[in-house]
Amino acid sequence: MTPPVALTIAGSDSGGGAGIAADLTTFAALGVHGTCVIAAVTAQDTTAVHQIQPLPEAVIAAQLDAVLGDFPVAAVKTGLLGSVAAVELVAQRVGALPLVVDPVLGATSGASFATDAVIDAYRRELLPRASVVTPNADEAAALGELNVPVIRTGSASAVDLLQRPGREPVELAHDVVQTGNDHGSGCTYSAALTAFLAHGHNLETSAAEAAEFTATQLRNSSGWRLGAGRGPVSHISPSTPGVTT
Ligand code: PXL
Repeated sequence: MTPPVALTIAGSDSGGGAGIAADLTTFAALGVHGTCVIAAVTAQDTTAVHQIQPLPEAVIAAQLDAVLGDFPVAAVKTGLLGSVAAVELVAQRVGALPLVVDPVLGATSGASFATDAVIDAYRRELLPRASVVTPNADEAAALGELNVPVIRTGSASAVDLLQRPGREPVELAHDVVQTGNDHGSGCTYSAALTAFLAHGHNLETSAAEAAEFTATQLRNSSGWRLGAGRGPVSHISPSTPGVTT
């Protein structure tokens, strides 16, 4: 059976924990063909972001043209975009496709990915087009009031909150996994959410399933020893035969 297609527009993480690596492996684990538009390259490991290089607008545009011109993209997610130009370009190109915006403004290790101008571009151009936004606490504070569906996740909280304009908030309970290996867990969650939307599930079901998948992957890598900092969340498919995660 031909799988649904999802597109991630995000940054690369050389440590393989976050960004494009998390998104494509999560899509694959959840039965979705992943396509990718790389918006920025980071030199990064488990301890720090050492360098960030936003790609030129024309390079991002060419990737968008290639993917959107050839693939039946069912859902899009954005991660690290890295420049005002990238935020504006993506807003112009996504059209009416289901859009998950993970407003990546900083890394867990503390590095900042966004200037005030980038935050402003998000608020003006991209967030109004989102089917759902997945900010962490810091990002929610930086972005302020949002008039689109929002899922507030917190790794330490057993409840995610789905807030939709004009509707009662919905609490989505999930397992909490105690682990220091959580690098990439936000990307994994938003990619899983995108994958379930690409399969045609509604937002509430997709959010619950994404939380479950992320908890499984955090559990699977909780005993790993990779790097000197916060290790990556597992991106190994939980169902790969013969693999012990
Ligand atoms: O988790 C946010 C994030 C997203 N995208 C890239 C990152 C990070 C965090 O480190 O490196 C490329």
